[in-house]
Amino acid sequence: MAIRFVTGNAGKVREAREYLSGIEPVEQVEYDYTEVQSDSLSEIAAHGAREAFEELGHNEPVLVDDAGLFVDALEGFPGPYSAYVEDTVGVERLWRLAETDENRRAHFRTALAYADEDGTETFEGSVAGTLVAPRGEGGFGYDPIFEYNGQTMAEMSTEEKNAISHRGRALERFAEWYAERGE
Ligand code: ITT
Repeated sequence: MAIRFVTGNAGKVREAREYLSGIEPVEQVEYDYTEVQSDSLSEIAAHGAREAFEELGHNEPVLVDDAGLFVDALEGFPGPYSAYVEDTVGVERLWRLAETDENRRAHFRTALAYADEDGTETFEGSVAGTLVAPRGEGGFGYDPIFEYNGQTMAEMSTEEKNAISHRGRALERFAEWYAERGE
């Protein structure tokens, strides 16, 4: 059985596929679920996963991933609005904004929501890092300005990023739960 990953973001799919290879195949499905206004990524993801599962049909389970970059010096901005800010302000200008503050600490957070006939489960993951001037060609989104242990996430392979990233941690929690449930 495949899991339908409901997202327009190919980078998220690449990471989920890498992590879940050998567990379940991951199929990308584009469907514009309602993004509820909330400060809770889990609430947004759970709502989206439920809606997608109802609308797309019950044949296979769905996964939704709602993520954001939370900059400490900016009171957690752009947080749940990260996609909008990437499209409007852009990654380079967000860096310039963050650069003016001495505190360059930031967190990536993600909430994965899995929905099937039995209900909806959410799995969160986060990672702390430092904002830096853009470096690296890999990854996607804010990866070039997010440094962890001397490397930006755009300088890591998918496997390296998964080993330490917010999404990797959420995928790990999901995979554990999924395995236990199948026993
Ligand atoms: P979907 O909603 O279709 O899944 P999206 O890219 O709009 O795709 P989000 O709403 O979760 O996803 O957007 C979060 C923003 O944070 C968006 O600008 C992403 O590019 C960025 N982002 C999410 N995960 C990231 C990661 O692992 N590394 C860098 N940037 C990330």
